[in-house]
Amino acid sequence: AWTKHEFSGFKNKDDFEREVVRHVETTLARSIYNCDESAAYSASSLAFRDRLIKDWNKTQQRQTFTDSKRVYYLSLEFLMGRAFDNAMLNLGAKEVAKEGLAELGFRIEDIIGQEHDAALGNGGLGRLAACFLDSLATLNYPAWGYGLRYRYGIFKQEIIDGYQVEVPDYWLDFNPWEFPRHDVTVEIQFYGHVDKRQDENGKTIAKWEGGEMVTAVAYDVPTPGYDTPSTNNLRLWSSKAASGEFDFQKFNSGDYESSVADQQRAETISAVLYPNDNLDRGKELRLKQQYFWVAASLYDIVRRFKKSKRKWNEFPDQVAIQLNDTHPTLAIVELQRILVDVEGLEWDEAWQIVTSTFGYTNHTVLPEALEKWPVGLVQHLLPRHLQIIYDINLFFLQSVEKRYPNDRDLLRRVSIIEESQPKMVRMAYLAVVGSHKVNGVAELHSDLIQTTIFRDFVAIFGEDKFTNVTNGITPRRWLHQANPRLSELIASKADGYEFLKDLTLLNKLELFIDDKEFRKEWAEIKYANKVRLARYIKSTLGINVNPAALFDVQVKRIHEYKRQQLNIFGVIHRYLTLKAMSPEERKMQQPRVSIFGGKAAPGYWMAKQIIHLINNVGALVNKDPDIGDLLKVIFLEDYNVSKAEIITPASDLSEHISTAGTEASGTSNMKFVLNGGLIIGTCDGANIEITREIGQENIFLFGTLSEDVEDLRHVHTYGEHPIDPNLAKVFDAIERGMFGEPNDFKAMISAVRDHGDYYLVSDDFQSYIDTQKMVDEEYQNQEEWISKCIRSVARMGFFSSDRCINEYAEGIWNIEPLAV
Ligand code: 26M
Repeated sequence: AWTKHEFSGFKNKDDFEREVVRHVETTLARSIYNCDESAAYSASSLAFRDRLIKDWNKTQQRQTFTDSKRVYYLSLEFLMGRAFDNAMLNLGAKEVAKEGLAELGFRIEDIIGQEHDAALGNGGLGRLAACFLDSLATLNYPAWGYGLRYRYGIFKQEIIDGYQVEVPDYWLDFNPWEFPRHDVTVEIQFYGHVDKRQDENGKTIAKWEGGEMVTAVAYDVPTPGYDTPSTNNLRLWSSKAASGEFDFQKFNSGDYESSVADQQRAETISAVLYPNDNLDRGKELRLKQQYFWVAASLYDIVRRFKKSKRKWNEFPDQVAIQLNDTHPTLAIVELQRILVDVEGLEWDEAWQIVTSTFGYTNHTVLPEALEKWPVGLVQHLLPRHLQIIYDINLFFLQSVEKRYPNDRDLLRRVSIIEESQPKMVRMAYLAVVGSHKVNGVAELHSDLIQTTIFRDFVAIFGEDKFTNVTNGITPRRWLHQANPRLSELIASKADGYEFLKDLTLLNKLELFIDDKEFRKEWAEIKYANKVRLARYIKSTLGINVNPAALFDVQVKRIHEYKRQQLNIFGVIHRYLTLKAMSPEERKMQQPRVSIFGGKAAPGYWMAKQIIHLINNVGALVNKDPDIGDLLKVIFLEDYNVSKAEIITPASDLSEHISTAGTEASGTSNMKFVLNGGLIIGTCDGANIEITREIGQENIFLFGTLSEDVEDLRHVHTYGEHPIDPNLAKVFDAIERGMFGEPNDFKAMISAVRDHGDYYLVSDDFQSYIDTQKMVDEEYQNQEEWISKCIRSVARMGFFSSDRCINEYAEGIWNIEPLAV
C-alpha cells in the first residue's frame, strides 16, 4: 500500500527541515539561531499547511469538475482540538518531522504541545462533527462543514479554592490552519419589514426590505483524510460591519462613535461560543448567530449550484444538507425563502426541493434542551421568515387535518407554533417537517424519540422517515494519535495499519488473547500511559498518585443527568468505609485513583456545586495518612480535546452512569474501550450497543432500566421513598461538615432527598456501590482483566465514525466517494 507522503508529505527529513528553516527565516522573519519552541511550531505547521493546501485545491477542483453530489454538514460547533499532530499523521509524515525537528534540537512532543486547541464546541455534539469531518475526508466523500469562526471558543476553566472560574479563550493569535477569504463575503440582513404586492398576474410577491446589514467573511480550514489526498473544507464565517454608504455618511458627518459602535455590534455576532450544553436559554444574540451562519452558508451553496446551470429540481441531486441538531433549522426556512421570493418558484415545487435536501439529527430528549423561540422575537429579527414558518405550519396542519379529521388535540400537539404565552416556534418540529430523514444517535435514543417527542410525527409521516445512526469516533485521533504504542502493538498483530481504515479488522486480536508475551506488552503500554497521566497530575496539581492503582475516570461536561454526584457520593462512601476499617483490613483493599474532569455551564449552579464538592473531598482524602495510596481524588482543570488524548489511554475504568434514557449516545464511552479500558455504566445510550458488541461479561452494568424510570419518578412524587441507607450516611458526613461548609452542598442533597430525586441517584446508589465492589475484585485478577480489555478492543470495530458516515451517505445523503 502506498502512503500519502509519497506525493504530498515530505521526501525526507532534509526536505522537511529546509521548509521549516525557510518559514522561520522568511515567513516569521527570524533567525534560525533564535528559534524557540513557539517559532518551531509555527514554521513546522506552516510547512505542513503548504502541503495540505495543494491536496485541498486538487480535491476541490475534482469535485467541481465532476459535479459530484456533496454533503454540507451544518454545525454551530466543531470541537477540532489540535491540527498539527493530526496533519502529520494523516499525511503519513510524522516520522520525517520527528527526525527533522530532532536535528533542529527539538522534541516533537514539545512542539505539538505549543498548539492551542481549536475549542469551537461544548462537548459530544461538537466533537462528533469533528470526527465526521475526519471520516468524510478519509472515505473520499465530497463534503464541506459550515460553522462560525468564534473569536472565543469554550471558556478556559480554572479551579480556584475548589470553585470553577471561567477565563476567556482567545485562540486566534496565531492560527496557521485557516485561510481568510476576504473575497468570499455575503451580506446578511436583519430586522426590517415585509412588503407584499400583487404582480401583473395577480401573484403575491413578498419583499423583505430595510433593516440592518452585516457582512459574513469566509475562513477556510482544510481537513485532510488519513492515507488519501482527499482534503475537504471546513468553512467558518466571521462577522464584520457591512461597509455601506450609510456608515460613510455617519463617519463623515462626525458621528464617529456611532460608526464604531455599529462595527462592534456586527463583530459581536461571531464573538463567542455559547457555553451551554443540553440547555436552551433563548437569547436574541444566539438567534442572530444562527441566522447569520445559516444565511451565509445557504447563499454560498446556492451560488455554487447556480454556476452549474442545472434546473432547480435537480438541486437535491447536487446538494445534501445535514442539520446537526436544531441549531441550523432556519436553513429550511431560508432555502424556501430563496426559492420562492428570490428565484420565483411556486411554493409546492420549492417545498419539494427543500424537504428532499435536508436531513435532521436529534441529539437529546431532555425537555430543557429543546429549542423554542418566541414568535415575537422571530417576527422582529426575521419578519419574512416568520411568515414562511406560519405558511409551512398552515400547509402541514391542513394535510394532518385531511388525514385525521376533527382531531383538534392532535393539531395542537403537532403545531410548529406552541400556543403558549408568549407563543413559541418549536424548532424540532420545524426540523422534522422540513426534512426527509430524522435520525437519533444510538438505538435506544432513536427508539425513545420515536415513542416520545416525535410520536405523533411517526404516525403522520410513517416510520420510514425516522431512523437510527449510532454515533462513532475516528480511530485515527482516538487510537493512533492518542495511543501510538497501542496502535503499533495492534498493527504488529493485525498485519499492519489497515485497521485504522477498516476498524472491524481489530477482530484479528482475538487470536492473541492467550498469548502471554502479547498480554505483557499490552499491560506495559497501559502502565506507561498511566505513568504519563500520573506525571501530568503531579506537574499540574502537585499530587502523587500511584500508577499501579486502579484509575477510575469520569471526564465529560458536568451535568446532573450525567450524575457526577452519584460518583462523588460513591467516593465518599468508599472513604467512610476505609476509615472504619482496621489497618490490616485496609491492606487488603484495592487502591484507586478517582479522576474527574469537565466544565460546568457558567450559570448552572448545581453543576458548579458538584465541582466544588469533588475538590473538597479531594482536599481531605488526599492528605489523610490513614488512607495513603488507597484513595486519591483528582479534579483535572480545563478538560478539553488535547487533555482527553492524555487521559483516555490511561484509564482502567471509565464511568458512563447517566440516568437511563437521558444520554442520547455518549462517545467517550467508545474512546475509552478502544483504548483498552473497561466501563462501569448504566443501560443508556450507546452503552447498550457496546455491551452487545463486546459481550456483557466485559462491562460493569448497573442501575434502573429506562422503561422503569418514569414509574420510579411517579413514586418519588406521590409515594413513600426513603432514601438509600448508605447514601444517608454519606449525606450525614457532608452535613456534619466533613468536607467544609455544609451549606455549600445543600442543593445537591436536597435535590435527592427533598425534591423528588429526578435523576434517581438514591434508587441506583446501592447497585452502583455493589458494582464498584465487583470491579475491585475483578481488578485483583490482572490476567483476567487484561483479557477482557483485549477482547473488548477486538470487538469495537462497529464504533468507527467511518461506519457511521457510510450509513449517513447511503441512507440519508445519497452521496458516493470520489477518489482524487
Ligand atoms: C442550545 C441552545 C443554546 C445554546 C447552546 C445549546 C446547545 C449546545 C450544545 C445544546 C446542546 C448542545 O449539545 C448537546 C450535546 O452535546 N449532545 C450530545 O451529543 C452527542 C453526540 O451525538 C451524544 O453522544 C451525547 O449523548 C449528547 O448529550
